[in-house]
Amino acid sequence: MNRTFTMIKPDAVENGHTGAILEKINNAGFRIVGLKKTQLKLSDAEAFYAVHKARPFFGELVAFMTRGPIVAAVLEKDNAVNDFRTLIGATNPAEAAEGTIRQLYATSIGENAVHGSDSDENAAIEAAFHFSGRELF
Ligand code: 3AN
Repeated sequence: MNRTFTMIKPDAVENGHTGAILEKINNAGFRIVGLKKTQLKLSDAEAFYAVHKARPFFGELVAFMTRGPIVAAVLEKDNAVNDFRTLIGATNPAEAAEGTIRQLYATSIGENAVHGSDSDENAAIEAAFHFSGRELF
């Protein structure tokens, strides 16, 4: 079994898609190991997205990610990282495959409904950023 980390982003939470997205995650065979609704502070978002600091959209990204609550989760499944990225679809929802979470619920490349870790190593770092060991079952 492998783990990945996800956030349902402020756009999807605001638009009332939390339940539908969790249902799709569940139906795709992921086990929810940890789950919380929280809101990132500016310093949290800057640290989480530090890898994108030099990108032109960094300011927009951290402003968006802090504007309202998110739902963070750790998910478990065989091949979790890759299978979750398939389930969420391309970064740009206009390019996301039919039936993917971003095709269904995202509005733009910046406000793209969900995050999914891009490697096992980053999944572990991102999970530890949001959850203590006592919050994962
Ligand atoms: P993904 O989330 O699909 O791994 P990354 O890692 O390229 O995509 O980008 C991280 C986040 O940065 C994306 N989820 C998206 O919210 C934001 N982002 C990426 N590209 C752009 C862009 N051109 N304009 C605004 N935001 C962007």
